[in-house]
Amino acid sequence: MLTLYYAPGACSLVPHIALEEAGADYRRHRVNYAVGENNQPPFRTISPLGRVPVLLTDRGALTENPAILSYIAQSHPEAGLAPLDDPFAFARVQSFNLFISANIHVAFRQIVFPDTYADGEEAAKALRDKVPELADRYFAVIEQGLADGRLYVHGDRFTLSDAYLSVYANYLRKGDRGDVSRLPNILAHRARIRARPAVQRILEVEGLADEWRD
Ligand SMILES: N[C@@H](CCC(=O)N[C@@H](CS)C(=O)NCC(=O)O)C(=O)O
Repeated sequence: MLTLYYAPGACSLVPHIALEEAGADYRRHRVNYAVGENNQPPFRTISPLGRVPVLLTDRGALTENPAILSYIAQSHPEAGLAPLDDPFAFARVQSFNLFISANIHVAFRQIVFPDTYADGEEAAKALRDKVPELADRYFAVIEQGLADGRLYVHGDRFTLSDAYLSVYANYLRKGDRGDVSRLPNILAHRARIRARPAVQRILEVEGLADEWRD
């Protein structure tokens, strides 16, 4: 049995959606940040940095979204969440997912946890001020990729990357991280993914249905 450790609205929403899309048999454990559960030994044992998501499997814990997502797709091949029989196409999925994890996630972290990178209010402000420029650059690459009218990130089939993009596109609506008016394809994609029954179920579970509504 798999257990997803998550926090509502955090980036653990991506594997939460993937598990639901896969029809996986899984439990969920909500990590209670309010009481510091993320900094206490039981959780720290499976997540050395105290971060979600963690996917606990019968062989041990997995951290880092791209790895967790690949594991979900590979352990549920019937769900078709990634092109597992095509090394190049699978690498494209990995490439996209790592693009978000290594660039967009890190930029957004500058807003929420600037003290990860530098100390003091002045440094925090400089890190936050840089984010719209970074977000515009990174999302423009994705926007361009969707410009040929494709329904999904990698063409005509839903994959892991669509769950990943929709969650980070939703963060854009916070208003402090880039100019969404330049991203009509990404916003249309987000609405398309939001309408999926599995996504709707998870938004309800995490209490995000209102936040995700237009
Ligand atoms: N590289 C990790 C990042 C995980 C991460 O930063 N998680 C955030 C929530 S989105 C978290 O738990 N932050 C709490 C903290 O850093 O203390 C991944 O992509 O899975």
